[in-house]
Amino acid sequence: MKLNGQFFGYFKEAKKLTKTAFKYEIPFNTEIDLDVGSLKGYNNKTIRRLSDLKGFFYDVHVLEEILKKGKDPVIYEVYSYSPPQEEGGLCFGVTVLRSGKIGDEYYMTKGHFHKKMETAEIYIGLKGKGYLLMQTRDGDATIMRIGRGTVAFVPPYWAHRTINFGDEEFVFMYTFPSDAGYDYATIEKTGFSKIVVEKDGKPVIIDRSSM
Ligand code: PAN
Ligand code: ZN
Repeated sequence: MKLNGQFFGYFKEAKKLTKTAFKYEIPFNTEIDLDVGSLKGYNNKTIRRLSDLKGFFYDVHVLEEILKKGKDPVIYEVYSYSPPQEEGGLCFGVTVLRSGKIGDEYYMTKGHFHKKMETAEIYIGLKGKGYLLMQTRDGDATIMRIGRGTVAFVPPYWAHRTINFGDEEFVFMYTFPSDAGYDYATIEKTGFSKIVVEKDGKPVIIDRSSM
């Protein structure tokens, strides 16, 4: 990782041990370009295209039609700093969720629980606007708006998904314990009970079961 900013340090032991012992990781800082949403020095990048989101949008026909035309648009990108998955570490990064719709349903992330269910997470809105949809295994659900400067707390045991209902990229930062892991399968099986669609030019939250 390229270190930014001015610093001085005395890393006699830490430098030697960084690769093998997480507790001796070297302190660092980095930057997020708040206008673009890009994170300097990320060590992991994930791109999710429409074909990765089959089965997530309700209108299967519209999705298949787009793919049949040979198009496979990028829906979102995640730039992350991921240290080893050990207790005591923190992952952080930036998600850039593009603006668009599949039929009348806004672009969204897959959504997940954490493998270690008792894990909390913080989201901070940087650019654009969107919704943060959360749901428990028991079916409780809540949705909140995220804009620039919004700090949202995702409690342990809540699956979380973001939805971009704006006409520009929705960018947010996140941070969570690095030993949390991801569980996509559980929420993929049941689905989120709410979806966000455009009606008369406005985002409307509706029950997925009504579609
Ligand atoms: C976020 C999400 C990111 C992409 O970093 O992983 O926004 O969403 P999916 O992982 O659901 O595809 C986060 O919540 N990390 O824990
Ligand atoms: Zn998460």
